Amino acid sequence: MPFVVLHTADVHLDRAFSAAGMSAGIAAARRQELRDAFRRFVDLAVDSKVDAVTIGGDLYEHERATMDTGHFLREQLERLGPVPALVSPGNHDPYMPDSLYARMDWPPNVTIFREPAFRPVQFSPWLTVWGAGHDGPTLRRNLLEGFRVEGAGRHVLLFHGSDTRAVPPGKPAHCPFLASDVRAAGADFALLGHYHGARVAEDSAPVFAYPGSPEPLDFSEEGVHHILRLDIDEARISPTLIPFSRVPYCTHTVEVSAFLTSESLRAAITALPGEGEIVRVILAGMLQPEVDLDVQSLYNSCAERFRYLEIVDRTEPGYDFAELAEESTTKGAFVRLMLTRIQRLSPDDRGTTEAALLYGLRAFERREVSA
Ligand SMILES: [Mn+2]
Repeated sequence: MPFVVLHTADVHLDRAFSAAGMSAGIAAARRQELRDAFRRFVDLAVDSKVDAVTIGGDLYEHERATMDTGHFLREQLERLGPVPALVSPGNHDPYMPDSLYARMDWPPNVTIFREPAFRPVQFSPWLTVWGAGHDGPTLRRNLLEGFRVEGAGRHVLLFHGSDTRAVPPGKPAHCPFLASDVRAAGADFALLGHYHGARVAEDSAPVFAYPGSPEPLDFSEEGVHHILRLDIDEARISPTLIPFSRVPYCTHTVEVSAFLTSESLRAAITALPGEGEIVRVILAGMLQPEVDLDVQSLYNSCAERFRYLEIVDRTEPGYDFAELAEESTTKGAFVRLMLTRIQRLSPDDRGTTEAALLYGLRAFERREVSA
């Protein structure tokens, strides 16, 4: 029978969700969904009778975390009964005297790694998990430098840090390390937190894994999010990502150049898929001067179709049809003819003719015409 660990990280409980400009009500709903995700994680651990639970940091956000969240976490971890829960604090939830980790009374199954140095928890004669925790928000050194596991059997590490190869340019690395450092420490595998997208890295065998946030946290985190199951036996270690998120973020680009009315814009947005999703609509392309684009009123009339809607205006000013129609040229005649046709159509049927007008104008200007 393998030893089974269920692992999550970067839940970011109590996150503000202010950066995206969410309303207070929706941000609060999103925070509740993060709690639901953690509760579901514990549900799965209980239902599938795993041997241990591990948390790779950024479980909550220290600056915003309340005692309410502390009690919530204690109650959830208590539900595991005798099943061990190991927590490695990260840069957003460092172990400090005023942290929830220090202030709460944790049940006996919970181990919190307080120091940026690896400490062992032995699960069986052949399996030891070594954990370390951040003790401040800016821990920059490689925790694996100079560290080596001791004893026989399998060794798994648990910490919050940046795989150096994946640090985005200009971003400071928290506890940077390389896969080769994990091997050099004598460890078989590292359970991690920090990056919000899931990733399992291998050299000759799986060497470390980021589960990613169980729920996406902003529009840079689209797609399905996961938790991780790790099956450990004496012969091998098998990580499995489990799809877990419930509420997706989704970005759509609406090309506006064929529209002559704000009605068409409204219709294009409300026709988008995304009920129950967190949706961002980017308006792009040339905007005809006749169109009264008022992002706020567009938002007001479309928002209820979506769980959360953000409209980003990236349009550029387009043709002035009124002026073009005045021209005593073939182009002017073409514009007059097309505008008359469009006006005879109902708003819902105008799309093709509006596009034809635009393509015609582009052809007059010897510009590329593409659908
Ligand atoms: Mn994080």
